[in-house]
Amino acid sequence: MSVVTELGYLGLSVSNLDSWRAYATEIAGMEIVDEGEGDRLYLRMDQWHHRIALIADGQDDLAYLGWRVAGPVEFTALIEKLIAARIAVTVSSDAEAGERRVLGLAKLVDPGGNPTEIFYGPQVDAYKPFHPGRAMFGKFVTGSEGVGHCILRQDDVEAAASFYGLLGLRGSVEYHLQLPNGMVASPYFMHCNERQHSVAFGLGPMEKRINHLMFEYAELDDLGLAHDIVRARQIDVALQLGKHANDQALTFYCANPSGWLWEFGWGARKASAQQEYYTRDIFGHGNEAPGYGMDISLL
Ligand code: MBD
Ligand code: FE
Repeated sequence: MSVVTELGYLGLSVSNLDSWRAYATEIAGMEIVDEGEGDRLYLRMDQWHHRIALIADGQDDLAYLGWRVAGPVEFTALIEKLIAARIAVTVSSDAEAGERRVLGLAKLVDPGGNPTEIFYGPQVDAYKPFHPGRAMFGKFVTGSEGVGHCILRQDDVEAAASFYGLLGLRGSVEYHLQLPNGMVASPYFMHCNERQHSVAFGLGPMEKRINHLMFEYAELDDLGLAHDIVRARQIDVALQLGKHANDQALTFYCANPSGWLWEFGWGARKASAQQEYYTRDIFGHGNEAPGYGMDISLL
């Protein structure tokens, strides 16, 4: 089947690599891989060479998202499907694939203008134990569920849903949220594996391509430790600890050094075969620091 299997990696354009190095290791617990390139650092979360590339070219926004397919047969089939749907897609050179540490790479743009990549065959450094950037009680939840999820800017939710549908993701609107102006926000969530959602959109206009990246700890105590460190350093928390209705993850959202949000999470339930919608979260997620595109009430 020519469908993507996981959100495999992200590239982030940043302006301050040193603040990012400290944030990713000392707070989140990720491992730094520095190959001496000067303009970039890699963040490791498991056995992969990296899950996140930090590229110091100053945009402080998403640079690209990488969606994995199983192998070369699925890669070719998906590219043919995209071409048949009249979507512009470029198969990358071996050098470009090597830069991403994958065997095969193709580049396209989603309807929101977000640079999107399809790849197969990530470099997995199976010989190298994961060495967290701070002491950790457990690991990150990745594996077949990928890095985590993100909320992307999309002006046309229907166009975005059909684009990601073509890549093989499934989903629907999962919330009807009452806005103060009387309007209703209807965010759309999509999944391609057991992770309840890998991408979502439709929360209204956004300044950046990305509102947040969510990643998940296997142990509750790692979420608690991250939360203590974020509070001790007085980092802006946009949404306080709370539990979402759709993935039922316990999460909080705080500012990263690029001025958008990382959602730290634990305990997400797995994707269901059937769609549901909710009118609010289970508890918490109170609004705190404004101005991060999450000023909407989830309660
Ligand atoms: C999420 O992960 C999320 O970010 C929002 C806004 C709602 C439900 C689940
Ligand atoms: Fe989220």
